[in-house]
Amino acid sequence: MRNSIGLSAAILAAAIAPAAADAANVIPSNWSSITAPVGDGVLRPGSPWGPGSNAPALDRIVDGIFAPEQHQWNNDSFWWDQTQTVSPYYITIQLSHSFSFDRLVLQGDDNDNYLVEYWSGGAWHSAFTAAAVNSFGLITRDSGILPSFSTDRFRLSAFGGDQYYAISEFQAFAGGGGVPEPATWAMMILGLGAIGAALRRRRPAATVRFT
Ligand SMILES: [Ca+2]
Ligand SMILES: [Ca+2]
Repeated sequence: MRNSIGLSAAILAAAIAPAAADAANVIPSNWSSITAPVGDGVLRPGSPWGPGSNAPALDRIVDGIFAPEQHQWNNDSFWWDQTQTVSPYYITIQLSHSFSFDRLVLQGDDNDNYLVEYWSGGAWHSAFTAAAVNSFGLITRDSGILPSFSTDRFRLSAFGGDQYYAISEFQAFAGGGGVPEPATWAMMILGLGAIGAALRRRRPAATVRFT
């Protein structure tokens, strides 16, 4: 039975592998919710940033589309004035399931720092800081290849800069192109083993005997 379980897993892996050749941004097709506190889109009294702005929209962060580089920070982004909102101001992105990630990309306002954290083991962990750059408007920052980590939840926040904050795109790349993480494989193989064991015993797997 062990040989046939191993063969089944190998066949399954071979069937999935060809589609997983390249790393992919998994966010657009796998986010299930994105949330942020109230207060976005409100400018401090006397701010010069009203002209050229449009209303913030959370789904712009997860739609897989970059704004033009150096686009005005509060146009076609999700934006908030930190002086007009709660602090810290967290944007949380929930995914449908866990992936193993090794690269993050964030497009946000140039002169602020953006922190990307992931949820694992009952705590938030820092994954990447998109540091301030000396430019204008929305600028893309790429983490490059990171030590891989698994999660089904990200949290974005901003610090420093001028407290006019904006994010227009967040991308997270699964190193294997979005294949199930090892824990998922282990569960699948255990499941096959359980089926095999049940067949071998020729009795219901869920039987519990009290003595
Ligand atoms: Ca976008
Ligand atoms: Ca700013």
